Amino acid sequence: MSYYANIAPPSAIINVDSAPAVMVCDFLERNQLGPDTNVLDHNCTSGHCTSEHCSTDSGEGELMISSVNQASSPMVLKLPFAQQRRVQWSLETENPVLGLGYHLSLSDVRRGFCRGSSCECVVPYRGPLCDVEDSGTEAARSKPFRGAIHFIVNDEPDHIAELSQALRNTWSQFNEGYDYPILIFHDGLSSQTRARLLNLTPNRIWFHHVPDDFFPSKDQLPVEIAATPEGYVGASFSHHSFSIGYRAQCRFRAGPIFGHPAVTGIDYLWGLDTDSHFPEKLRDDPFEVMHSNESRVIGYRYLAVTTQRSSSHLWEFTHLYFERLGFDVAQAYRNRQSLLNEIMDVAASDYAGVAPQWNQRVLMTDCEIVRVRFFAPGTRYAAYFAFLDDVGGFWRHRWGDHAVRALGAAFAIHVHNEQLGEIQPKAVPAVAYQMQIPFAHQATCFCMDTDTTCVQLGLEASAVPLWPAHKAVWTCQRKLSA
Ligand SMILES: Nc1nc2c(ncn2[C@@H]2O[C@H](COP(=O)(O)OP(=O)(O)OP(=O)(O)O)[C@@H](O)[C@H]2O)c(=O)[nH]1
Ligand SMILES: [Mg+2]
Repeated sequence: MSYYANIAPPSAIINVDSAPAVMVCDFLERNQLGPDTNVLDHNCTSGHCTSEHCSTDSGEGELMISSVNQASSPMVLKLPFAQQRRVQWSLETENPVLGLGYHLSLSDVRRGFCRGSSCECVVPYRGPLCDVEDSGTEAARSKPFRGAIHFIVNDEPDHIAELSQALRNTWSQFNEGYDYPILIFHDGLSSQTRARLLNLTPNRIWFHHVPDDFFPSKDQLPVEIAATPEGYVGASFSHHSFSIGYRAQCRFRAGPIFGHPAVTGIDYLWGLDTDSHFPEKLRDDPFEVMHSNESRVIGYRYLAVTTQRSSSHLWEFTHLYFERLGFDVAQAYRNRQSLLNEIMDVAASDYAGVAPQWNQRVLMTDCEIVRVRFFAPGTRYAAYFAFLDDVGGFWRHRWGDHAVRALGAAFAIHVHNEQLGEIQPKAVPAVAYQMQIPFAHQATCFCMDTDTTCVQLGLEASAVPLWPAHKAVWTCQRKLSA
């Protein structure tokens, strides 16, 4: 079967094997597919295209894909065609070919994975057998590390509107120059939604369904939520009340994401909320910034003080965990340069003999970048998460991933630095750092230059019809001179 038999707009699958050659050639030419061996397979010669829409090769927006099984040179696709191909690939994974899980398990490199009856390819692989590499532009292919941006979303119109805006904004303010892959974790996006999101921008998107244990069993829930029909999975109301989906994404981002098969092959993971955006263009590449210093394990845009609502009893349980390990918080607190020092306070000015307490400061995960191996299963951070998960606080108390990240990262960084050299003689110290990038999320906004300031734009700035009216869209503008 030809390559092209797999490719078509979602609503109309064209079997080119039975289509007249002239139609195929016309289609290829109209989409500016240029010279490639697959076009030649169809015996196309130039001049088939009679449509006025045919245009000459501009060289812009080209994307390269190659097959792991073919010795042939990579194929260069024009953007519209590549996008359609990605839509098709995304929909195909719903019905994987029989035996794909076994086939994938034989590969030396993880190209994909199956859970139950559905399979997914991992970056950079695509296709029904996860054997086609979609490795992006020259800028993407030249990186000596594997970086990816991620979002998590459900199929609620508000969140999809936010994500649509976020994808456009991420592309225009940053990714256009880099072409990093984007992972979208979801708890069930319809085919239409996935197709729509893929068609919005040239971002290379991989969709990943959240794991089977994303949602809790009913007996893990506090009685008052389990008893309300709205409180259980499918709740339509806001996360600020009872939504299980919101709690589930907090828990997922607090720990399980770092062991997800789509993430274990990634070096650096940059997480954004669907309502995160960049009010101006980024000047530096956050992945390069992390890669340039081996000590950097987590970058955050800002710390904030969280409410009791998303953190009740978190400190008590954390303290219990530290006590059990013999972790001396008071001693750790004395390192004034550390993340731990920033998120702890002592009641008295002289802290000798007084245990520092968590000051409710959290590391905001609406924009953070992590070195995956510092947080992956088997690490100190993962062990701390496992304890918190076991005591059920994500479901009972709506613990936020931002709070868990702050306490867990601060603890893991401190212990790592204390034990430097004991386990791995060549280990380098670990640090958390602030990302110096323009960024906005709801009421928070940062611009980079002192002569620019954040300005809130009107609703129409989102250019998304269902944009939630209460969410701000920001831009950076030059300050008016006095
Ligand atoms: N998969 C999934 N994602 C969700 C669900 N609820 C929220 N999210 C996503 O989780 C992230 C955080 O949700 P937000 O609504 O931005 O919550 P927040 O930033 O903590 O709070 P606000 O921004 O102040 O509303 C966003 O990317 C949402 O799209 C859910 O039920 N399922
Ligand atoms: Mg948010």
